[in-house]
Amino acid sequence: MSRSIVVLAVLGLTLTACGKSEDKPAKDPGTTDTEDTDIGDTDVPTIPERAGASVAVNCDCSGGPDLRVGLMLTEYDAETDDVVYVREYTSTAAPSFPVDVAIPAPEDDDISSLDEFSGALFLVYLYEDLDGDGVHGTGEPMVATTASSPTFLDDGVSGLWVLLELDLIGDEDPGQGLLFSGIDLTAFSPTPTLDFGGTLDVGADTPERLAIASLAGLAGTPMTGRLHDDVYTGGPFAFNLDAPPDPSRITESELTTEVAYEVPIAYIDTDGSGAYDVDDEVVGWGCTDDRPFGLIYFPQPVTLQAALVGYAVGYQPGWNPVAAVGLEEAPEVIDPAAAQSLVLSATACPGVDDY
Ligand SMILES: [Ca+2]
Ligand SMILES: [Ca+2]
Repeated sequence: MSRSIVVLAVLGLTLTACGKSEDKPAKDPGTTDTEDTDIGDTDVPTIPERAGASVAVNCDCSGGPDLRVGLMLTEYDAETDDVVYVREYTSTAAPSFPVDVAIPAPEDDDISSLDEFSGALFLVYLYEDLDGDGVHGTGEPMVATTASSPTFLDDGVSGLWVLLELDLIGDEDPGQGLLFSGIDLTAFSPTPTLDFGGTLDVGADTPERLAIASLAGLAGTPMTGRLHDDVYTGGPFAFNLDAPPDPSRITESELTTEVAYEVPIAYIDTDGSGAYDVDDEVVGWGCTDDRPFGLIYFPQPVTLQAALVGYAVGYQPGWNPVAAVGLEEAPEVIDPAAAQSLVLSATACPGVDDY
């Protein structure tokens, strides 16, 4: 499936399953007089109104005076198999945890087609309400989020609240349950600095310089603000990243969020420019555990989309050491300790030719 579908290609499957008749509550719980078959019966069945829900939200983080739990109302776009964010549906102060979040009953306009079922699916997040207006605004940091999604299933009567566990970037069926248990938010843990290093294994090729190049730059896109590009004098190497990259190096990724994707290289300065150029000869790529090594800078998320991607892939705001697992899949965040024992090699890393 396309990596751009961040939230739920699986939704249709789940809601289809939920829509099975045996999963629905009785259609007319207010009509119990089943023996009364007189035509013209004046008994009017009592139709329960749609109900809201209350859910306890917890977090592996502290609350705060500016923090709020937000719920985003969504719609499902069957054409793109994607979720569209409609509006912040409710927002609740989170001075400490747990927080009891009351979800008002959806109005008719809030109900949309969720594949073969109708309802309202909500995404949950914790944000810093910097301007104190009680809603999430542009640039306000996302602090935590979750794949647990309170979802109202419209059965035409009073509806049913369930808690879907979304598989945000995969294609597995999410689990579900009635909305009685709480929701656990997972907070981001910023990593503004990263040390990495290792040794070279480049055979007869003698690299002249080591650099940290962007994947886009290696593909020919002009880039400015290279992080490192230094003469190599032999022996082990070590780098320290202690600042964000130049903003121009942060570009939309295949996961529909913006990151900088950098890779360490050893190269021969073929054109003698004193810096890496696209025609220079790369003789060593970063390798860890037989996988191409990379560095992903994930900016502090300020949108729900970015927060969900970071949550799903495991990116923390700041520098993330990663191992590529194939061009079609998200790089996997690895233990920072593994980034201390890289091998820069031209041949020892399957998949590096994909660069
Ligand atoms: Ca605000
Ligand atoms: Ca050069």
